[in-house]
Amino acid sequence: LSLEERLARYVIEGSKDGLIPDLEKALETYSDPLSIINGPLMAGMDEVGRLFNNNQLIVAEVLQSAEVMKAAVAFLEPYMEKKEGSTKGKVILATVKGDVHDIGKNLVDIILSNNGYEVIDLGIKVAPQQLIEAVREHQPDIIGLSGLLVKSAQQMVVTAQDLRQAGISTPILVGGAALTRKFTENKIAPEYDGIVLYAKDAMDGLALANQIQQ
Ligand code: B1M
Repeated sequence: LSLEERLARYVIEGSKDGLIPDLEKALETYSDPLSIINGPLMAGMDEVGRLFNNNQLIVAEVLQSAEVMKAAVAFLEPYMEKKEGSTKGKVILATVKGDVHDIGKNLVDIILSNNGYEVIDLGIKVAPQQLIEAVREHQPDIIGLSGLLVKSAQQMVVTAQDLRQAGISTPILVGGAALTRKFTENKIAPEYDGIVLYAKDAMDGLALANQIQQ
């Protein structure tokens, strides 16, 4: 197997045996750590999603795959480019109520933190009320919401409504597999008084955050 195929395999099989030496090799050949994540590791995760969807994997196995992905990201994180200096803004991050998926959110946390943002991560399954309290306490410049389930997209609409009712209009950045730009513009944005932007991946999230903070 090629290095790419092996890296995808670790995620698909949920096995860490040989992962770190291969990541070290990948660091020599890839231009940056993020392209290792977005390339072979994500390809592996997509395959896991496909197999899971076809009932060829069970939740426990998908959890193992998630563990491998997290270990890979943790190993690669110190090699990522970090911009020191003044803080560009404060971001509150959360996976929405009812959703436990956090690998994408954690990646957004790393990318934003490495690029001058102060990130307050509220974790997973964050109910609107908890978010409202955190916004009042921390006064962020941006609220980042992540969600991977189809029902999470709907939960983002509810969250936007609840934030608006609480008088909050802080720009919202949304992302996650079940979302689209169209859904964001047609369903979430009309329920909110502030800006609502859709990010297709973590780097896009950074670009949009920079745009908001200009
Ligand atoms: Co679940 N899961 N899962 N899962 N899981 C999906 C999402 C699913 C598509 C798999 C499938 O069936 N094909 C499916 C959803 C179907 C749907 O809603 N229509 C699904 C399901 C059904 C479920 C359960 C219901 C299964 C069950 O229990 N029967 C259950 C739900 C539990 C719950 O949330 N209440 C469940 C559980 C789990 C695990 C716990 C086992 C595990 C998660 C572990 C964890 O996160 N700690 C898991 C996993 C790993 C997946 C898949 C396979 C991979 C997700 C992932 O980590 N991708 C996933 C299938 C898939 O996506 N291909 C699937 C890698 C990650 C880097 O990508 O999070 O998309 P992602 O983030 C991307 C972008 O989306 C974006 O940036 C990242 C890339 O740079 N992004 C943002 C994300 N958030 C952002 C926020 C931003 C900006 C960008 O700004 C704020």
